[in-house]
Amino acid sequence: MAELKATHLTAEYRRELLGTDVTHPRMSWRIESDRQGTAQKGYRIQTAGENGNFAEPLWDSGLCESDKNVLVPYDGPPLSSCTRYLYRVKVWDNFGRESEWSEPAWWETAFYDSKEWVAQWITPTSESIDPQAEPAFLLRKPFSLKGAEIVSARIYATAAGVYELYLNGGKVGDDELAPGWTSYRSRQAYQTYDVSAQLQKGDNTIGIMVANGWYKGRLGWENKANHYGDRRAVLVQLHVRYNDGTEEVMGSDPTWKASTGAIRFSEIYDGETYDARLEQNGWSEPGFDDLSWGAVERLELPLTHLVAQENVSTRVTQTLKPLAVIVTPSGDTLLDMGQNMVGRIRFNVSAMEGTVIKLTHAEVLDKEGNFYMGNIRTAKQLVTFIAKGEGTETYAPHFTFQGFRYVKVESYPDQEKGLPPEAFSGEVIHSDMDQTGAFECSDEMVNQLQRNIVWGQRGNFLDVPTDCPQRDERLGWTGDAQVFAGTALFNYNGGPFFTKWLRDLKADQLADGQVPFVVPNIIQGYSSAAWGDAATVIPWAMYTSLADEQILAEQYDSMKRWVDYIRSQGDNEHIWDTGFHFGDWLALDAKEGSYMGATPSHMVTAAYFVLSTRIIRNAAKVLGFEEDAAYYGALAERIAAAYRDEFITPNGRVAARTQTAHVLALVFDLAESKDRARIACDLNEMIVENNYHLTTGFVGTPYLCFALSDNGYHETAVKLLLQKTYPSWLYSVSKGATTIWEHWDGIKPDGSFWSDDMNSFNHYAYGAVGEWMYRKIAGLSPDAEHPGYKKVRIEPDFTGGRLSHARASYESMYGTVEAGWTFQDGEIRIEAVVPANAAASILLRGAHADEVKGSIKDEGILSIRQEAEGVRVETGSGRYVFTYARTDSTYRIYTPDMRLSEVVQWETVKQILDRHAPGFSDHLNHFANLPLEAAANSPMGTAISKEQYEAISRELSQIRE
Ligand code: RAM
Repeated sequence: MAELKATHLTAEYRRELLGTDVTHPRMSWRIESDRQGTAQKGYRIQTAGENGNFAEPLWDSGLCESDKNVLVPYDGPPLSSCTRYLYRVKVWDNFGRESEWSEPAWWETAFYDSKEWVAQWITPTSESIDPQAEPAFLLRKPFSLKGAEIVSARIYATAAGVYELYLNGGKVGDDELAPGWTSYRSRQAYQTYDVSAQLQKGDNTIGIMVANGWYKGRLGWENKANHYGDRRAVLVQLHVRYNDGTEEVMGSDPTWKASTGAIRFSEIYDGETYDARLEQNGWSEPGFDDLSWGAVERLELPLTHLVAQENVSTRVTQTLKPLAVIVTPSGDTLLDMGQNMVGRIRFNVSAMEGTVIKLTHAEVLDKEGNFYMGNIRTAKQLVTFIAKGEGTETYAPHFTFQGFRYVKVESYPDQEKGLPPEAFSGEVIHSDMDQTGAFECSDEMVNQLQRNIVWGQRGNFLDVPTDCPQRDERLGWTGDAQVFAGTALFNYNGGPFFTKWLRDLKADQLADGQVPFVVPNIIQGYSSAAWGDAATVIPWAMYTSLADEQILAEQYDSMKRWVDYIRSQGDNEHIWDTGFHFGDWLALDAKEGSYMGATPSHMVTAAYFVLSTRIIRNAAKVLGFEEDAAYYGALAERIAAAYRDEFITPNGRVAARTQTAHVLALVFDLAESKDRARIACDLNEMIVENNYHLTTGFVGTPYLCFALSDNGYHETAVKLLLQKTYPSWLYSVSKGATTIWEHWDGIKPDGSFWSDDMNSFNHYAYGAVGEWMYRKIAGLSPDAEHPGYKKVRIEPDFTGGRLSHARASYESMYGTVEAGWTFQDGEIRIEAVVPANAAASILLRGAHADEVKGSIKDEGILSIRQEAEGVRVETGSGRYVFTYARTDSTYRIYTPDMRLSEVVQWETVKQILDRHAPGFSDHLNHFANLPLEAAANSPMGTAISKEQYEAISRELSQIRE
């Protein structure tokens, strides 16, 4: 029996969406098929109530003749609040097959209307607990349930602060640091918990702990607290349904009681102090004596800005055991977790009552091998545990997280005799996104780099995309998020994560369109080029990778307001030469003592102005706003023309001789096409002169390798990737990095540090090279024309040399996509996997159509044609393998600099070229300054064969000698 199945159902990207206020949840499914070239011709969706009675569906889409299986909106009768809906799908394909119904999946709604909150925001009265007191507050409420059988129960909860919820002595759910961090002034998330199994007939007790968190705690390097309010509060609502059809609803109100307990202090940056002697045993259980507890009161906080949690939850996703216990030269005892991680340490201890155990967390050791806290600045990252002295006690902090690899342990019992590593574990905490990408190649250091990029993402995707997770900062820097988004969206499904964050961006955008430096915004700083452009770049990246058209629609107005703000600056609407900009932040060509690279800041403003305007044009096209598309399209080209007037010389050179200036001209398509080859050549020159080292900062680095690979210098890009000496990506790997550093020279070759004041060892920005590794080395790219990998581009480029294989896979909305290549014994093998209902355009670089072996006659192959660069194969879904001999034109041989004009007069060179490669020199007249290798590969020239290349090289070296 032929197999056609609809599987992997999700609603709003989630397998189990518990508690949503989306009115038309978008459903996606994958298709499994045993035939190549499978495409969906139609689908049918049914939804049912939680009884799963699909015989009488609540909604039946009927047969929809459509190829859409990604983010298909529910289109039935209005959904009710607090209700679970089951849904199932069946599909028809191009081979006339009809699948069975899929296994049902579900989503469950929360509140559609803020009036459904009967609960009140409550907080301890100031008489019972000083609102500014440091200890976490405990709030509790005993209650009884009637005798009927409980069918199901939910708690909807949030806090002004960070909270943990308890029911009858047990923790509710596995969320960490709820409710997460949103732009609390406009939007605050609440969580939904299924507590059906935790409730009992008769007496029950609900308890909630709340600490300062992002809401009230200190945030930012200016040591300010109370960014959103100066009182913590909680909001809790319980719904219980019985088998007699009745329902009970109970909410937080002034009948609750409050106290404090063991958590004496807890702050995001500074850690937690826990005095186990002050635990209030049984505080969240019935029967606890709360006579001494204080009163609570209602706090007038809004309900209207509450939203059902949009992002995936923050959770412990992995537990690491210490790699080693070390004693430093200065005598400290440290745990080495073997990985710069973000989260917390959990430990067991059996100690005398009152023993004070301290854990201080740091990222690196200094040159001498001593514990180093300098770069953590004023963040304390200190966890203090005071034992109650009763048997083995287990503890992990609740309302804080640390960025660290090394933990200094003080006063653990008998630690001078050796610390027991088995007593400690590192709990890795971040937004629990689905891991989607994998990249791997033949160079182990590059693979470590990939791991470092992924760890950088894990450490800094804790509900908000932060610049760093350790020092007194940890903020949602828009520039960092913007440059890294493309890579992030390969490694993990960032749909829910970025949807939430972009809504915060929009909420914190000023009325005149200005975008804050950080989102959620807690500092006073707005509208730097390349930072504010997060407003356009990230929605577009999501659309490209996930086919999320709705995010474009939602953010469209925000995108336009950003560009319209830029236009209104200064007196020329096409030139942005006013205001403060971070420029090519932290580039190595910066002046002594400056963080801003040498690339003129107005080149950066112009480049991003063009990019953002073009993105709006593209988004307008997708959304069907034809007039806008034409308008912003024309505007973008006028801005590009203004850029050229300012920054491209009459001879077609970029006016600033920095790598980043050249990168922007190429990648942002600012220069005229006639000038591209020369600009690319100049860029390559600069890199060659710098002995294959980069000098780029936050703006240039993400695009540097793209600029080279896409303009004939892929080999140089690969050399940069594989460069091990400072400055380079692998330099940090050679120094033992397990995450990406903020500075190329965070640790200098002599082991000293760049500086204390801004030196994070877990900063993902330079990890943005990951996108190029996926797209260019492995050759796996989404295509905005067919978003969400509906049609994937598989174009591996193995011509950079030095690698013998590379592969990448990605769990797209359609299913698994893979691209890979192996080079062995003169043969190239290209592998591609394309999910059902998707297609691929595969480039077999350097191949000749009649020589390709393998899947060439497969059922899923749609067309094969010879192109200049190789053979282009269009396929439907399926797994394909192609092999072919590595031919002359696939060679890109690297030889040390052999500048033609240095060797000998151009006329002589020309004669040699004409002799060995007729016609070649025609393209090269004004490239007399090029290394031969670059000339041979320049897009103006035709790649010459290996034999021609060698013959020319031979003759040139003879003349030189
Ligand atoms: C620092 C960090 C951050 C960057 C800003 C401009 O705070 O390096 O990553 O975006 O500066």
